[in-house]
Amino acid sequence: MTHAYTPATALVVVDVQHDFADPSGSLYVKGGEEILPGLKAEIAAAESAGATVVYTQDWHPESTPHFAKDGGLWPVHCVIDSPGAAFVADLPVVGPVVRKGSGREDGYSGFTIKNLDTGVDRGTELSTILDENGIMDLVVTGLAGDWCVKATAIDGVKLGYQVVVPLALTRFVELEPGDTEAAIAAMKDAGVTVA
Ligand code: VGL
Ligand code: ZN
Repeated sequence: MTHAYTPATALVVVDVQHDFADPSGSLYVKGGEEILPGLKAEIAAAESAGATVVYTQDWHPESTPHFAKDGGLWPVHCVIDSPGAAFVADLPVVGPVVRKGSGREDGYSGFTIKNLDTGVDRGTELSTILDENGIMDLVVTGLAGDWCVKATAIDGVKLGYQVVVPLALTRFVELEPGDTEAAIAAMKDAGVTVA
């Protein structure tokens, strides 16, 4: 079952990129490829209701404190213009794309990025895109459920949107055992509808 879309809904498709969603990707999220059929149906439902579909794309320089080799947490992934950063081939891209993480930055939300040198959060274009389209509620999908989906959904609530995360349309990194349950609990505590 797809969400009941209206023109005031935005379907936010988070980071459905080769490095996360393909089993050969450098930060493959287990089962990431399984969400594609449902996501396509969701995109079609959103489009036919006149909803907005907006995409985020993790988009990193070759060297960034986000990567373990440079002091961060993650294997090298989604390097700017690399095949790993591309959206998966069968993802229909029918709306604007918000790229994030291309400076010396960390952070996971599609709404804000933290500059690690200054500690300052900077907004992305996402909230402008939502404002321009008169959006009131968000359906946040994609990868990964315990990182960028969670952060984007919680920021969405803080910004005043009604936010739904359909579990069928995300998968979790589960860096530590229990991360999936903890992420779901954190989203629910923040007021996200996890369905
Ligand atoms: C993500 C880890 C590192 C995500 C991005 O999209 O959830 N996770 N960069
Ligand atoms: Zn990243």
